[in-house]
Amino acid sequence: MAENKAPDPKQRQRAEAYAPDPAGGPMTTDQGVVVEHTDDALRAGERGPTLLEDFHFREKITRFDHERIPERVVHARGAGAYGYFEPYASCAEFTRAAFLQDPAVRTPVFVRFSTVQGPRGSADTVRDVRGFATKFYTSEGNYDLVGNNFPVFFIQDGIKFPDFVHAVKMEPHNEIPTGASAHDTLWDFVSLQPETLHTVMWLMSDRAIPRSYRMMQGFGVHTFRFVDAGGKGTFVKFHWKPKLGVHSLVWDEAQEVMGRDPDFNRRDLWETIEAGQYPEWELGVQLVPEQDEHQFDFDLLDATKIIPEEQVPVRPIGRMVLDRNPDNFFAETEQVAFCTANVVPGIDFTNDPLLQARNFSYLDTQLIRLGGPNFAHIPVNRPVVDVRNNQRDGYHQEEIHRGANYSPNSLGGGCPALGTVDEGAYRHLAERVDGVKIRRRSPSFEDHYTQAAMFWHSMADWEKRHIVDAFRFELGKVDAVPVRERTVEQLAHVDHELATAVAEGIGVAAPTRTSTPDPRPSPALSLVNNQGENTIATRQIALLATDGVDAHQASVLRDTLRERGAVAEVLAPHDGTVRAADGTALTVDRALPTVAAVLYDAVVLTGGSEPGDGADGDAARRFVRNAYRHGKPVAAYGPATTLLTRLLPDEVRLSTPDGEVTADRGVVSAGTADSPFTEEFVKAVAAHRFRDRPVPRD
Ligand code: HDE
Repeated sequence: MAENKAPDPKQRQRAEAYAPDPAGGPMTTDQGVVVEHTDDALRAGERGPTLLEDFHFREKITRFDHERIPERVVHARGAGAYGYFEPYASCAEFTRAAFLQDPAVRTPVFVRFSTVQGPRGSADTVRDVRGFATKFYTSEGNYDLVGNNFPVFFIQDGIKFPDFVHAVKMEPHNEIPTGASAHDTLWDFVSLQPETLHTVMWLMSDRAIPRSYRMMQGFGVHTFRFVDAGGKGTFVKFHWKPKLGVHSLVWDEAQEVMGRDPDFNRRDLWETIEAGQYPEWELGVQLVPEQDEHQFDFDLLDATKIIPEEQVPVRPIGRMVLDRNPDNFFAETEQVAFCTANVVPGIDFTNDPLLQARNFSYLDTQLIRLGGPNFAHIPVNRPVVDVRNNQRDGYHQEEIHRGANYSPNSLGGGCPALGTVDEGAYRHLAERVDGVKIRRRSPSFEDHYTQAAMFWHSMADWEKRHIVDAFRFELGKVDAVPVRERTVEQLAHVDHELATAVAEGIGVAAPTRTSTPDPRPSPALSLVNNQGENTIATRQIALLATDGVDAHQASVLRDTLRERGAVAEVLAPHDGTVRAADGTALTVDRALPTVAAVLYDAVVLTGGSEPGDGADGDAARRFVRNAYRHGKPVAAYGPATTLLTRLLPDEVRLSTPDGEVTADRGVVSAGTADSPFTEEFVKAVAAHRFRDRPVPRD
């Protein structure tokens, strides 16, 4: 798994950035004066007032007072990592972008994942879109692909962005709800703005609660352009596909995780990178020749639409691996500044009105968030190529410019000189544009229902059930009944069955029957068809043990799972060790009261004394029942199969305490933990979830 960790150009540059060595000498003030005492302020007498002349005290407090900067107005909560991108082959046929030419050239990247609605301190597992923003430090300057984990967006024109964000954010009077869309203002907006519907379908699906940042797709959303060396353009949509497949939590679980571990996704990213199990994505492109622009029944410039993969296949062009955690969250992850307008030669824009607005917004917001125009000097934002121009001064200027600061000049020898296209200069695609000034959307943007219906009809039955449940949850929290009613009427334009099921759950009248689009599924949209590699790598497996456990079997199982890349942990009612049947001790990794089933992907009952009626027993039983209810692999061997039989519904087929291995919808049991049991269990873990199980008893 571990890859070559020789420093790339970005890492070399970071290493050179000023980073004080705490061990290099004594503590000093910001002015370099050595500090003798930092625990008591200077005062007039032991019980007297603090003195204004205590410059160390005042500096320390002042610096503390100013530690925070404004959080991002959206996407405030995030986590990031460094890595690299390498193309599989030259893409010269479509684009001259240098980083897409040579498979031998690795381009350093920094990626930041985020939620959208919640503030910086909000929980990770909320129902929300996830940001997926990548900065490529290329040999031609920085290229930012600022995407999301949904391929579509809520609105068609950027001028609606403040309205949409005001509606989805916490309500202005009481700043509730944090990190949630289940409130009146969002649904009021949705019910009045049908262009939101396609993306709302994604938001109500399990895509909005990813199991891990490592297990979600990323999309550039807009149609962009590749431009080749001859100046020919090709429309392009960008896709990131995770090697581990696309996997989600279930809503009940996601809600519990918010309390148990609000850093769930952030921790997962950090820990897997620290463990050397580097997340990986494949970059794919959908390419459309310029002359085919009008071949679709939607507009390529409309960001509420996808190009179905069945219509234009996704062509893999390279892979990205994240292999380094940042050293300092604030300096790097918080201060990173992405912008859709950061493009390199060979990549260009289209007239998508959402993209055009974004090209303005990102730099504008960073001027306030990062306190001035020099944020490109911050190490994480610095290109790895030289920067030379006549831009000067401003807050936090880090360069000491010398010489002429205007162009043309003779006094500075005419420097910096301009570059040619052959030298890598950016030249915009010479697209012909003419039209009358008008505030109107093209009629080709009018259909808001066909693709929302396509998404719905592409879902497996369990995905549909989850979508209905999500609508019922969200609208069930909306106080204004007319908003509930209007939303149901909107859904009736997508699918009558969906709208009726939602209406029943939220106590409003069944919707009127209107014509709905023909079902035209795109199988690529279902999670069922995005499972990824068949592996248990990085899966979190709980081995529940109590005194009396067969230590040998339990430790062989634990070690086998670890050898295959899983994180297998022994959980017991208390920390320390459990006493094994043979008198040895089995080390406990975590005490049950500090964890819960929602933090694991699978559970094995390894035996030992039966959990009693007290809190310990309750915790163990709840652990198993929850794992089962959430569709996770559940297993037991030997005497523990008896307990499992009591906890699970009668319809589940189970082995006896000395029987052959039995596997039924992800429930694996056997007389011993030998190889047949382990192999069946590994298969179940690799399959992630089992959605069609008999209802558990309580
Ligand atoms: Fe953003 N968006 N956005 N957005 N967006 C920001 O920029 C904006 C949109 C996305 O990890 C802001 O530096 C407008 C679509 C990500 O730092 C801001 C519109 C997509 C991130 C902004 C959109 C995104 C942002 C806030 C409608 C997916 C986090 C802080 C025209 C393709 C980047 C900042 C990070 C952040 C504006 C719509 C993705 C305010 C005006 C569509 C991943 O500039």
